[in-house]
Amino acid sequence: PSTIYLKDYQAPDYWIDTTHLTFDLHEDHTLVTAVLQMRLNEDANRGEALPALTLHGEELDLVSLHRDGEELEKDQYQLVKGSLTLPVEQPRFQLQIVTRIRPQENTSLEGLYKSNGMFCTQCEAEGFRKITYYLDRPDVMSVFTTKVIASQARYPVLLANGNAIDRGELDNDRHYVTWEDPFKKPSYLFALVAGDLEYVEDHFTTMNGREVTLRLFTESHNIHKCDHAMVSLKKSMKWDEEVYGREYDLDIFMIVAVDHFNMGAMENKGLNIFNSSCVLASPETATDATYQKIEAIVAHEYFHNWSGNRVTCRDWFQLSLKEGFTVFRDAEFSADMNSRGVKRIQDAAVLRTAQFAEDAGPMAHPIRPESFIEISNFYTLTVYEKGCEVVRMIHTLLGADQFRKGTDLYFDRHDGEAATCEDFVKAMEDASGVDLTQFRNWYSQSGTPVITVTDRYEAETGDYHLTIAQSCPATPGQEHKKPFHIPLGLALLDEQGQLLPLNAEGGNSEGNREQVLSIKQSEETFVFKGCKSKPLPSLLRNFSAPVRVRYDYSKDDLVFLMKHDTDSFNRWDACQRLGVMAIEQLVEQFDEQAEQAVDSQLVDAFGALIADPKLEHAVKAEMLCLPTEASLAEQAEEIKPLAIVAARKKVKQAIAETHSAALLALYNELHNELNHGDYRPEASDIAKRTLKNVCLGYLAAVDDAGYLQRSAEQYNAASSMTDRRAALGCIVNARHRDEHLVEQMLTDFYDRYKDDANVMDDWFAVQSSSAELGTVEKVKALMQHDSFDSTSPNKLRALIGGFTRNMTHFHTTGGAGYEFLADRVIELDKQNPQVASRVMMPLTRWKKFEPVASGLMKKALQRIKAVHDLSTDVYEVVNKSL
Ligand code: DPP
Ligand code: ZN
Repeated sequence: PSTIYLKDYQAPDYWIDTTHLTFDLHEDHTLVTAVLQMRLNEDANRGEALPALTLHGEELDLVSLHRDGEELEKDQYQLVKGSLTLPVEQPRFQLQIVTRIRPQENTSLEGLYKSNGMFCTQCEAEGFRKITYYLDRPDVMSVFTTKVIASQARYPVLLANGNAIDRGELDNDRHYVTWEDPFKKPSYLFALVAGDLEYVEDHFTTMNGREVTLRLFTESHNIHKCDHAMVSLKKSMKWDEEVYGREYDLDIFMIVAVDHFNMGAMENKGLNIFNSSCVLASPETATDATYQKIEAIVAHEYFHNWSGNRVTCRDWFQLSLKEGFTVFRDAEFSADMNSRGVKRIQDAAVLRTAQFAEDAGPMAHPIRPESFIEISNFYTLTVYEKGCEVVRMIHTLLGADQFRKGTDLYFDRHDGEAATCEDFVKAMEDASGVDLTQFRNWYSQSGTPVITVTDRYEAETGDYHLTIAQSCPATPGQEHKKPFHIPLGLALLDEQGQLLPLNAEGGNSEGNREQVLSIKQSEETFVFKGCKSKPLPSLLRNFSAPVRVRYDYSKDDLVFLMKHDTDSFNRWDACQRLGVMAIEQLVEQFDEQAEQAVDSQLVDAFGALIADPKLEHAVKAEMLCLPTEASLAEQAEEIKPLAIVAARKKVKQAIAETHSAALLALYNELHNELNHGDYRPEASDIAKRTLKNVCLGYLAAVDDAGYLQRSAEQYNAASSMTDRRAALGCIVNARHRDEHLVEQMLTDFYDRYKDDANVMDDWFAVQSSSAELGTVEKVKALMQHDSFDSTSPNKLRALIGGFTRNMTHFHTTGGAGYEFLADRVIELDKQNPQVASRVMMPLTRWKKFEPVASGLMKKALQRIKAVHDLSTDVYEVVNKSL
């Protein structure tokens, strides 16, 4: 496999002005006829007047090839693995290509394939080349017309991008529908669906009064689970008009739910295809978290219509141009729909845990990568979530109004084009006048910057000196980094916990009480005047940049910030820092087999939190959650899985035991308040349920049959999946073990939901991720279960993903967990390379683990590496990580 470099980008030699596709769908094969109007790219920099044309194509049977009506014989073109090359005689010409493909046998779920008897597609990034020979690259944009022909009885619904312009019946009970998409698009946005589907319909009137039909398609047994996605879609359409001035542009917008899907969802023009787990919901089958996930993903894919489709990416190195920006758009939408503070906390937590780990690992890459072997490996937290943070920093540095001027300019300038990250930054600069020269380092440098803050207070003058130094660790291929331009949110708290006016040198004497410092040097000092005593700094407020902050906070400082800081993120962060200190202390002691005493300051601080009547429920729930095992692992110098699990558990138990009465009281209070109404997936109710279930989780950490009983009662009486699922988790992992009850509840859960594939995913995950249940043997047994489907990415991610998150059993079984994973990766690589490469990611972190685990992880990777004919997906990950 070869490496592709950004620096080698060249414009295509030819354009495809129009693309006419005809799909003749049959049970054992599909015939695809592509008619392409080709045109020489006059501007391309090339040697010959009319260079040969090379089209991408994989796993295709070429049936016939015509150029301007004349059939080309085998000796007139070259067919090699991955491409078709033919001579060109005119600057404009027509190609007609007929290929035969076998969607029924396509297990990679790229291109055209079948899921539960329906045909569907996934073309991003390079799946279209499995449908026909084409210039399958995002800078080649074409107007598509698609005719779909199939059996009327089996596939009554035939969909593609755009508007339906023709339909009719044919012989042999076949029928067809022709779709036309007037907007130029790259092949990765092509979509087709054929199946026996039902739909719900609604309408949206755009800001200019255009009527848009909205349809959500599913199999008939799921038709009652579409309401939430439809409501979310309408909210998204309205929000994008209000906040970005962006209006929808076709007569119809469709979403189709499919069960077998590699990603969460896909923004194909006018025809979004969704993983059913990201669109279907009912109170009985979906948790609050799922409701919120659906709202966010429906918005994300809808927002792509402008940030992705109308303006697309020139090449795949620019992926963050559409993904980072669109994640930022959906995050702001979710913040507006729910609790802004909590959304920020949750996003920061994901970033700091998982993206920081990626940025510190062997696959680290800038948000605009410089090279790759397999682009599918770069749909990463870095490109998406860090990419979002980079856009957010631009928003912070420019302010909302200038940012909006920037996006208007960007959309104006590049509508209908394939753009670059540079185009985006330039539009922001041109619209606002803010110089982003140094800021561009965020696009080219990988790794997580570290900000080290030191301070000094001069009692005589009242001056407070804050010194801020930045550095960034070396990452693969990038030994030395240039300083970043970092917006650093700051406030100073006085001894009463009030925010001080920030009277910086040369600053305004009134002084704002919050400020964003623009950090550009490797070290700089700010002086704040008029401080009566040494202030306590509140740093990186609202998580203003994707960086680590080092400041020598004492435990007292952290408890103080937890109580007094006005920034939700920083209150939460103070709590996390305190938790990390307490747990790390036990991790140290665990090494020495010493008696383990839990830090009483932490236990007391949590008591105050539980009792705080003023704290927003949702924020309280977040603060009460101790740092996750994954986040503790990310922050450790060397990961000691057993010690982390034991120490965290010990701290949780100490908090639970000390405050059990208060936790129970809070639980009961919330439980009673919620018991009066129907389930509503709204922020205030979600906050109550979340906090209530956090309390229940603590109570399950007390060795007391009575609390276990409380979980069982909640399970049995639950009127929503949120409550039932939370109770099930408590029962499975309770400190007071009752194996009989565990079996009974797992069986009950299975019996209730066995026909619902998405809920069953969770049934597998709750077991494989459990420290109590999820042994290698258990996971192997579950793979043989009737309800397990090894062709379903959701099932694989649930069971195997759940197991690799299970620190107790994945890491501590003498390597059996690693060997199991290696076996699955080798097996899956033949079937679905994208999923194989995803599930192996935990192994790539081997260097950070304690020596024994590390060696065993490496061994498992070496075994994968030794396999012949690895996919490019797995090949790249395994080779980069060894
Ligand atoms: N479907 C993926 C997303 O929306 C890739 N574009 O992010
Ligand atoms: Zn996206």
